[in-house]
Amino acid sequence: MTLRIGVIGTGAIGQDHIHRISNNLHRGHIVAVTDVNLEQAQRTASQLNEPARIFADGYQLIASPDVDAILVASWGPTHEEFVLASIAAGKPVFCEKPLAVTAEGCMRIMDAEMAYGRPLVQVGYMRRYDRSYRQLKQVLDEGRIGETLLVHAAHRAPSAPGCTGDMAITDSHVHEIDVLRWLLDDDYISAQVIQPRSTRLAAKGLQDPIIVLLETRKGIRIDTEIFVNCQYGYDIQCQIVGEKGIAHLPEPSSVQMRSDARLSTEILTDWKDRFADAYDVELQEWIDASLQNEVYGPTAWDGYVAAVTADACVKAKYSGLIEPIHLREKPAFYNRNRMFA
Ligand code: NAI
Ligand code: ISE
Repeated sequence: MTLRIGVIGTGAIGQDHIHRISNNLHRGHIVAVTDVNLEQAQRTASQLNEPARIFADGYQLIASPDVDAILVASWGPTHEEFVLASIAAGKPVFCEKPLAVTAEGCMRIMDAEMAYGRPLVQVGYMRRYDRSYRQLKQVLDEGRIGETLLVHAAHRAPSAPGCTGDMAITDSHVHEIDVLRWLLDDDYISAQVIQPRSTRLAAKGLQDPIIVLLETRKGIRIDTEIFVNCQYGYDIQCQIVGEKGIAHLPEPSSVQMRSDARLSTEILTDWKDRFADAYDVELQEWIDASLQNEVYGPTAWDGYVAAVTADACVKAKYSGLIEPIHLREKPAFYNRNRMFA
């Protein structure tokens, strides 16, 4: 069986996902693409081994009887409309983060999915599929460092010219928001944002770095540095402090070199390389689950929690206060997620 996939948005990650589905993965076939930049959609389609139809817009692509499932990789503010249209058509939809740019938008998606009657939506929080995060989770789940007390995390990128306003939170920190609640099996109750001295190398007006402090229901305190113009590399760090020890997220493997009187290892510079394997696993599982009418990955509920938490972080950035995080009660519908329940 093959899943016939239509892709909305052929920009950076859209092209990356199309390439991996066509060349690295099994049982997925890109049959349709669309982008507001039609030339780019055409160019992308022309690079495929087998022809794909170009649609004038996302709605026509979703409605096509030749498309079984949708992959949304357009700009964040367009996600909600395309996910809602996919649900209305009864088709599985993989939506890149964010699920929607507001918590209300995420609720509309959950309400539509529940009204449809079975899960159709998976959100692109790929770190849950990363081997190093899975190894770290296993250590925690086996109780090898006792109960978790503290987390120190960092999300650093070499430069981010497009990162302005609150995007360090809404675009970058959302990955920590998602992966840490999965890792800790917990949810957040409050957020605070510290704004230290800012680098001169960021886009004008961008406060960079920032430190986000989160508190969880279990009382775990998390500090995350988000520094998107750090210059030296793409560097994701996570250290868990437990009652009996410390656990670190493993570093990506890299050859250790002794040369020129130096002991050195390389640091990656791009998120595409750091999480390449995770994207592969994520999309292969989405294809296989969709063929079985299932959703095993991060759900619309996870997209909603990320949105509410990010909103609180943004509010805290401006208020300078500790802002509470209030989630709506989790619908039983979202407890059926087998893999991440
Ligand atoms: P991009 O700007 O390179 O590509 C987005 C594409 O969407 C553009 O080609 C644009 O023309 C197209 N587009 C915008 N509105 C559209 C519409 N109404 N219909 C069809 N196409 C439309 O952006 P990028 O970096 O590829 O990001 C896309 C999404 O993926 C964002 O939501 C971003 O947050 C997410 N993302 C997720 C990553 C992850 O690690 N999971 C990594 C990078 C991006
Ligand atoms: C980008 O949008 C992503 O989602 C990447 O995974 C993240 O690491 C980067 O900071 C974002 O800009």
